[in-house]
Amino acid sequence: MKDSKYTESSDSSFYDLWERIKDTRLSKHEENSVKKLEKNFTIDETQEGEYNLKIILAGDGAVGKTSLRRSYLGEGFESKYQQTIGADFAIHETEIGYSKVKFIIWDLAGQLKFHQVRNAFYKGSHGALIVCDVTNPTSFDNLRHWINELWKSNDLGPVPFMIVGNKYDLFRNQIHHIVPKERVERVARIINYETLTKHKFSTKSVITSAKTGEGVTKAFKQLAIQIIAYQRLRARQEKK
Ligand code: G3D
Ligand code: MG
Repeated sequence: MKDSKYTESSDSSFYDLWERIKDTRLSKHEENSVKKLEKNFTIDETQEGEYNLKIILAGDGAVGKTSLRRSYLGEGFESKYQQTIGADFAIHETEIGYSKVKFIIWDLAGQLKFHQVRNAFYKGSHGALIVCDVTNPTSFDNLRHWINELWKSNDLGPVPFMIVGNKYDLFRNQIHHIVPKERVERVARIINYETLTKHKFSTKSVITSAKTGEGVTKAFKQLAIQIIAYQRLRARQEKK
């Protein structure tokens, strides 16, 4: 991991998974288990609920995290800057089916240099958008560091996330033809198998453009659905 600024977190099994992904495809049997398991991980949108969800935007610098947040929230949103940890957060309320969802969206202004800062940033997060730039392969490879970091630094343990391939407008214009949509989707499908079977949540990918707005609402909404499905499943299990 010479390419990484985050070499200290090298002991997680997530890295092993990422290594395997390179030449793995799901077998027919695994594809079938995914289909069966996925049924438990969709939500009944007619069920009422209220959710306060702390969401992290993670990914290399300049992949478009702040732009995605701006695109989702529109002009005129208010964000608060937390100087101590160098991060912004903004609050956004929306509805998903019959549920009220209040997003508290955290976005780093600078680099996560210090361990304590990282812990404060990740602490209590319910999920994340892990963002890469589809015109920048290094940012795609570095997704693993961010996922690993999210799971390690978060006191709640592994939590759901979406893999976001941003700047798709550049890709479509054929300016850069670098990380194809299929590659982003394939990685997400394999991680999905792992998270469904081991952690009881699903992992999806979405292709976005913060510039045109394509996929942006879908990214946030799908993440909320994954988190709600996970929380409901856990609540059901705790009752038993
Ligand atoms: P970050 O918060 O992840 O560091 P930013 O990234 O949101 O600051 O974006 C970095 C640069 O990428 C910005 O350009 C921004 O306009 C651009 N960008 C972000 N998302 C997209 C996208 O979907 N499509 C295109 N074409 N550009 C995008 P500047 O030039 O302002 O540095
Ligand atoms: Mg930013």
